[in-house]
Amino acid sequence: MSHPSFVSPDLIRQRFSKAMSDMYREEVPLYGALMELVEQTNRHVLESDPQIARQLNSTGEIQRLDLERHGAIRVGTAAELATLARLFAVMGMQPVGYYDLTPAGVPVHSTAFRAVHEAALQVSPFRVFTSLLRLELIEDLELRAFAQSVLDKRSIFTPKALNLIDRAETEGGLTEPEAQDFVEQALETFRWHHSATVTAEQYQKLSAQHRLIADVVAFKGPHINHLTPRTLDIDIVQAQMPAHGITPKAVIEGPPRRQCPILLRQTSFKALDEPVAFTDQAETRGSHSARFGEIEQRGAALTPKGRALYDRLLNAARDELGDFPNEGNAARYNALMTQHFSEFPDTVEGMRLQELAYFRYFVTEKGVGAPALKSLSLEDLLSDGYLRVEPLVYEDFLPVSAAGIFQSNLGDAAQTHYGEHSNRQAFEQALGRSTIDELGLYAETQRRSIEECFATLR
Ligand code: OOG
Ligand code: NI
Repeated sequence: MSHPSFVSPDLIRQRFSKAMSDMYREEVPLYGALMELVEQTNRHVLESDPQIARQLNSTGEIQRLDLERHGAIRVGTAAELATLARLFAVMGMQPVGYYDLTPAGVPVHSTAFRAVHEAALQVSPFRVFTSLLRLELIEDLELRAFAQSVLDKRSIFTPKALNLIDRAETEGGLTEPEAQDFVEQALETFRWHHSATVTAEQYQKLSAQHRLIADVVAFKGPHINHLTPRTLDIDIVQAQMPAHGITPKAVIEGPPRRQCPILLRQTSFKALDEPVAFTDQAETRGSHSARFGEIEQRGAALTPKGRALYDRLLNAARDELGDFPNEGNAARYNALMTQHFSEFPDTVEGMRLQELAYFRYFVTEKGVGAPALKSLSLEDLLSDGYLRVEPLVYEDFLPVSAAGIFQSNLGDAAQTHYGEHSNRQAFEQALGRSTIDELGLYAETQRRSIEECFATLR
């Protein structure tokens, strides 16, 4: 029997990411406007800053920049999460990291499904921030039971999608026509549905408990709630959004503006009010807001030491602010962030020497031509110009930022205080596997790049 040739999971992910973007552009016209603004800004940055252009060329990031986006979804049950993990695995996406949003008053915990190897990320860096609703946090027992019963009745995957997931698992991959079907079928899970699964009154009750609970429970499936392109200069986009009819949130989440960007900076614009038909209404008379827009700028991945410093400086700035950042205190917040983050070295060398970030090493032209260098240390090779470094790009998310994004889109009324906290174990049990530690992935990529350099040098 001849072996069918399977489509690589990386290519399936690349196609899926494109299909998702096309669908979202059709569903949310403002997303198209945002994409154009981001493309313009990126072009402008590449033209006006040859240093950035050179850096992105040498790391290969230039090729993935236009493909680069993340999405976010929220699911209601363990079974939904576990099947999603299998669906994403078909596209080479693994659950990386654990994010607990309950300290910020959002009743979910989350992971990010993404590719884990630098070669796979290069083909498609598409990621999906995936949250599981924590029904146990609904205090009203009757409402909790109701929410559970509604969720238990729905099926968020098409029978064909389930079939193809089984096939990929048992056969070890998907053939070309199967992969095409898979992308089409998988997309259905993330589509927006105007018709709700509950009555208007039931929706109100769920929403009164927490708007997020209504968003997860009252609909047929985990509609993609935003799709985020990557910009090379988030401050420019933030400043130009109003002129394009888009009102951004008050502050950019994440670190302040720097010469050497670190981690992740994000901003978003408010959810849209969309017409909804509840089950007791013949027409679409209700409304719901869930979907929004977001942009992000990615910088260097930090080591545990760098991350601890980031967390300390962020907390210090926020403590001094004394409140959640908002319209009224945005200027003060930005000033406090700049002030506190002056402690964080803002050069590649500074971050490398203090082991604050992860890097990728490259052999220079001088290194390629030079004889017998293997006995030199990494430091010597660098200082003598045989090697050079570029920071590894951060591929993940930030819990405090994610909470800020959730909140800006749910409204301030959504700030509830939950007594119960982080429960990674319960999350992983629901997921059906453990989540991968992102820091280990960066360390591996850095190690591989050093090994490749030594293999190239004679
Ligand atoms: C996810 C919010 C978090 C991010 O990029 O940190 C997020 C959601 O609203 O479901 O998108
Ligand atoms: Ni996001």
